[in-house]
This record gives sequence, structure tokens and C-alpha cells, in this order.
Amino acid sequence: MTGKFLWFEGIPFPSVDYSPELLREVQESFLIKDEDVLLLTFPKSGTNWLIETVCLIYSKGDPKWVQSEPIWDRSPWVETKHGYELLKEKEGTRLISSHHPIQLFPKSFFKSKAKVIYLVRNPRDVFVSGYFFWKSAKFVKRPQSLEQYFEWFIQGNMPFGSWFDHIRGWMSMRDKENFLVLSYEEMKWDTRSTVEKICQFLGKKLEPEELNSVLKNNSFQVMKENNMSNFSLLKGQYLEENGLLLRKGVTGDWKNYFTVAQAEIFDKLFQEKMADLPQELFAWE
Ligand code: PPS
Repeated sequence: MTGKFLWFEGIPFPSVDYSPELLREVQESFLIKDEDVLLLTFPKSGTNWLIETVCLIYSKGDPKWVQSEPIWDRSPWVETKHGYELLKEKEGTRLISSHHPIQLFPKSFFKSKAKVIYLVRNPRDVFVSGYFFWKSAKFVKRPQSLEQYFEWFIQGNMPFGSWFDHIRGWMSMRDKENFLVLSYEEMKWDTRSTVEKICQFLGKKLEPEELNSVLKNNSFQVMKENNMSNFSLLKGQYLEENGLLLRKGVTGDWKNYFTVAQAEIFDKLFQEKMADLPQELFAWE
């Protein structure tokens, strides 16, 4: 297992389970169907929380599915070899996950009616979450210090490239009726309303007790104990023993790590890059 990136079209990708040939094939040939549900994020934005939530909505709050099948098989990553092979075989409604920037996404999507949920998170918390996760990962170039990772983040030299470009790219779709933008922060601060919003978008009706069960089983504590969702199955081959997907699960943790100088540099960059987007998209501390 090598600690390096695979570079494709100027973007660093994990070096395991990815290949240039596959990334090209996914973009050119993978067929997105109208009935597919796409769960899209920049890494460390709460992707697995969203996947768990949508799986629980589809199982009407019954935790059997999320407790018996690994999360990457329930909603496979289209850009990985494993996920791509699984998805080609799946029939009916497929849940599909992706961290891809818009320019590398399967072209067929842009002619489909597939529904997309795009989850955005305060990039400062994405930064902190990513630092601790990638440090323990065996399939990417690992950051050696917070300072180094700050430089990578600013330059976009990290898995899946620039956070700013990712958000800007996908936000161009935000007014389409098949595109729902959610934030990690709203999901954290009012999980019930966010789950209801997802249900409405997906056309799913839950009874009150089913909704309560979704909320119980997608909680941080329950997910952290669920070996099918907490990445413990990846320890050894892909993650160091101290590698954690569910680390803290809070908003605003960046305040414990940013220096005053880093916070100022970040604010300035954010203003420069995101000023022309509606600021209500970014409702965080
Ligand atoms: S990955 O590896 O890119 O797919 O990671 P991703 O799932 O996008 O993001 C991991 C962060 O999401 C947090 N998380 C949760 N927060 C609250 N509630 C629940 N149920 C939950 N599940 C995952 C997880 O803790 C990571 O954030 P940090 O800040 O590191 O704790």
C-alpha cells in the first residue's frame, strides 16, 4: 500500500482502487439512470452520515440493512473500481456516492433526471476532519503537519482537489429541481427537519415512529458503533489502527486548530473565491 496520490487531469486522487483508465471510462461511459439517487460531496463533508440517513429512509427506519451491508456497497462510489463494478450490476433505484468534481462526473448524468443531494460543510471543519483522517490513511499522500496540510488545502493539492472549485462547480446546478443542497451544519443543528427535507425531495413518506428510528440510527453514537458504517473494516489494509471516520462529529471544531493568521488567510481566500455565490449557502460559524 503506497502513500501517494494518483494525478488525473490536474487533480490528486487516492492511489488505491482508482486508475486513470477507469476515471476516463466513468466519465465517458457510465450510464446514470433517471431513477438513480446521487449523494455528492467534497471529502469529509459528512458523506457517510448522508449515506446512512438515505439508506435508513429507504428501509423506513429499519436498521437491518445498515447493520448488515458495508456502507460502500449500499451506496457505491462510482469512481472506484469496486463501486463501479457493483453499480453496473445493480438494478432498480441505485444509491450512488461520489466525491468527483463536476467536470469529471459521468457525462450521462447531465441528460438524466437523476436526483442529486449535494452536502456542503464549513471548509474549515472539512480541513480539520481531513487532516486527521488522511494522516491515518494508507492510500493517499499523508500530510506531515497541520501547517503543511493548510498549504495543500489552500492550493487544492489534496484528495479530489480544491474545495473551492468543487463547490463552485456543483453549485452551478443548484437551481435545478433534481438538485438539493444541504449543509452538514443544518443536518447537525436540526437533524429532524433535514431528514424531512430529504424525504420530501425523494418522495418518501415516513410514519412518525419510522422517522424516529431513522434519527436514532443515524446519530453519531449509533453510527460510531456500527461496524458496517464506521470504517473499522478498513483498518489494517487501508487505515492505521488509530484511523477514525467518526472522530468528533461537531461543527466549529476548526476554532480549536486554526491560528489567528490561518483564520485570516482563510477568510480572505473564501471572500475572493466565493463572493459571487449567495452567502446563505454558507450558513456556518
Ligand atoms: S469521507 O471519508 O470523505 O467519506 O468522510 P465523510 O463521511 O464525508 O466525513 C466524515 C465526517 O463526518 C462526520 N460524521 C458525522 N457527524 C455527525 N453525525 C454523524 N452521524 C456522523 N457520521 C459521520 C465524521 O465524524 C467526520 O467529521 P469529523 O469532524 O472528523 O468528526
